[in-house]
Amino acid sequence: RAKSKFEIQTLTGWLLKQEQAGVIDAELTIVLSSISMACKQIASLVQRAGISNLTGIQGAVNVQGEDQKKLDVVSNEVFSNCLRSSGRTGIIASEEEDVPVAVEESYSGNYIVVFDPLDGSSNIDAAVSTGSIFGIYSPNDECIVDSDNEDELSAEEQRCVVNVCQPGDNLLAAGYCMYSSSVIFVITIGKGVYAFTLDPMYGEFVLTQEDIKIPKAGKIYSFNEGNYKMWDDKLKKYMDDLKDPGPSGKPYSARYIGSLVGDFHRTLLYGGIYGYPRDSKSKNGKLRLLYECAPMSFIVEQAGGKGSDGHNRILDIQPTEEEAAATAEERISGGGNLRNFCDLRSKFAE
Ligand code: P6P
Repeated sequence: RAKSKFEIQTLTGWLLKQEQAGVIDAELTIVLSSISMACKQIASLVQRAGISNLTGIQGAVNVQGEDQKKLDVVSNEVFSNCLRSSGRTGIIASEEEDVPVAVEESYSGNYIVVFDPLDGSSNIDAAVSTGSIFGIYSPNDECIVDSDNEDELSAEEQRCVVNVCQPGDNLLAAGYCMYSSSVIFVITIGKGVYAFTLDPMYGEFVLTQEDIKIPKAGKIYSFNEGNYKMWDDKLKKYMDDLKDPGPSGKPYSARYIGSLVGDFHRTLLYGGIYGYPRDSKSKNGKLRLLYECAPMSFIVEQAGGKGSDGHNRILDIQPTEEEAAATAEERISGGGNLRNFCDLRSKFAE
């Protein structure tokens, strides 16, 4: 049947088509729908943050050692509640929580969902782009994890950590929702990358970009150059090369908003490189393998790009249990799960 130019495809309709095609099962369809519902609610909270007194800090420090913003706490609750009420998730791991938790309400599917409910929340008070990031795995009790802190975790917690600590290559689905001049839900289920824009007219995510491919060459680089003096010499030379006008007379352009989802989405569509290298202050870098690097690397590979720690393909890296259950002091010191695109090391690689 010829497609009418007025025919729109919503995220719900797209997910049902993937289910009918056997790409995903009914349980995963429900989990992804519950995530899109959480993102719609968070979009509304973010857009009204200033009006409903949701800007500013909560007054607590999260397990990452970061000042929790009010919206961090609320977004985490929204995301967790939507996943629990789906009844299809077995374990959920939030970047805002200390350890992954088993979901009592699950009665089928048992999917493992890792998520950062509101990345870049330090930008909220200035209304700069923020985003939610998620990744979904199948249960995997066989995952081998170096369990050197059994005495600190109960058997149930250990099971949760083992299931969450899977390499990104095991991801079934990953995506993010960017809260910016428009609200854009980007998803991959292993068959390309698709973008859906929230139509405020009727509160549905509408398909706006099919099978996104990152341009082969880009002219934008995105790093926090405020860390330049703390980088190693090789990286400094790379940065200097990017600034060299070269024969074309045009150097790369620098773009950095300090919000991973916004910087990543621009790089995905316009091309170029985004990185958060280690430095002398954060020897293991800042971005988290489980909640940020692995899901984003799955997406960018599906779009024809690469995700690397400068030595290894990110999706090949086996997270350690510290990635999922580090204590606050380990994470503040840059141990545990603090990782980044350009110098990410797993315990096993070392
Ligand atoms: P810096 C936000 O806290 C975040 O994790 C990413 O969203 C962002 O890319 C990065 O940190 C910004 O870190 O050190 O440049 O402010």
